[in-house]
Amino acid sequence: MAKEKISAQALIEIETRLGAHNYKPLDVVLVRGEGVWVWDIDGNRYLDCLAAYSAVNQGHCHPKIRAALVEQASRLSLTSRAFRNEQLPLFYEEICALTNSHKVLPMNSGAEAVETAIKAVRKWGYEVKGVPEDQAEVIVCENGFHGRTIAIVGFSTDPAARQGFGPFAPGFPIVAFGDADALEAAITPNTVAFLVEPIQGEAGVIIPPEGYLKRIREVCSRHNIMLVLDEIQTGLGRTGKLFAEEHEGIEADLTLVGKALSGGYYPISAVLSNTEVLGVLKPGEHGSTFGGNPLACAVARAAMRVLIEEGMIENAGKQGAYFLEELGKLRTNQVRDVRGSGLMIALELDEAVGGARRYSEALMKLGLLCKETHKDTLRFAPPLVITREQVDWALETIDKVLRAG
Ligand code: IF1
Repeated sequence: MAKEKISAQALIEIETRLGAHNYKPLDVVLVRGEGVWVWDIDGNRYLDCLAAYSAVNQGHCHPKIRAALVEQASRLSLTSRAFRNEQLPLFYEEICALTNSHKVLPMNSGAEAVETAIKAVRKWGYEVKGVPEDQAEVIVCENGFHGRTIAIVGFSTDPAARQGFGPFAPGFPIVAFGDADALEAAITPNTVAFLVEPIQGEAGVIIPPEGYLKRIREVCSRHNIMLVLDEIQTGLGRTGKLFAEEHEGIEADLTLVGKALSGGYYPISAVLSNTEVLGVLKPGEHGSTFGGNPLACAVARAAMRVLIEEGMIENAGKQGAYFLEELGKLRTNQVRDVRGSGLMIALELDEAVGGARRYSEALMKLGLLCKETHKDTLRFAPPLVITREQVDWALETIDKVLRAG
């Protein structure tokens, strides 16, 4: 007896009825993914130009990451950190070698890595820098996005992210993004760190002025404050380098990674640091049930391996440069700006066109999935395995939608 095929509409109705409405997803019900492609329940194929917000840099269901997941899952999935496991030290060794880090603290979500970094730099401030207890300040940027926890949304400048969730944690002075002088002006004797995305993703792929990363590195070093780069979205190849910081040849004191650290197969994030900061955390002062579990570590080891071995980072640089250049030629009167770094690309529409949502819906109908952000901007961030032919197809499809108006 053939399995009764439930319709997309029926599934959407169930999701709408029983699920909290904290998202407004496109009405596409996906059932399968492979590389840059995903298929919906009716068998339609789409080019995924969101890659789960850069969590699927390696492409959907990468066979080698899947094999690592299945193999480890058949042996040992979770031990808690009350005991040791074989995968965690091997993960440490490989991620430190890859990222030139000296200490790692593994967590699960990106927000947890951000929270962990905030706790560590505050404690470092009190115990090493000598900041008075409970006075530590972590400077952050306007329009930044670092996750959805209370501490993090408390320093967001996006009303939708913070409205109705107060009261918030103190100690997060906010400065303009891209302005190293504004950072320097905000530093006090109680400043312990500067937390910033090298490129602001959610804000709409906002790229700082050339030299900004170099300047903030110099300012942080001179004032003995920790530079914490949130590379959860920009990292692991997205901008055509392993980390976006490499475009300006600097090294953060703490680098936050997540998303593609597992190739989309399992939540794992990490704080990568020097010894001085993570060294302040003592047993029992921080942790997580799933943090550093053997399954997450086995998956992350495979995800890092294929990223490097299959040349995905170089491909992101090459295809991204081409995608951006050709997208810039599609200048119609609706397009206000095209910008990007590697395969982290944004097309900003003129506000007169009435918002980007209808463009993402029109693109979906033609088989390209992407996401609008902040009303007028479309973001294109496909898996880093995309080929030149697939980029050409994406450009043709975007051109069709722009011309249709
Ligand atoms: C959602 C946005 C992107 C991030 C940076 C930390 C985190 C994120 C730079 C937290 C997460 C996700 C969250 C996800 C959508 C997506 C997103 F639109 F929300 F803002 F990518 F731009 N730092 N970004 O981008 O990591 O806790 O989510 O693992 O729907 O909220 P997380």
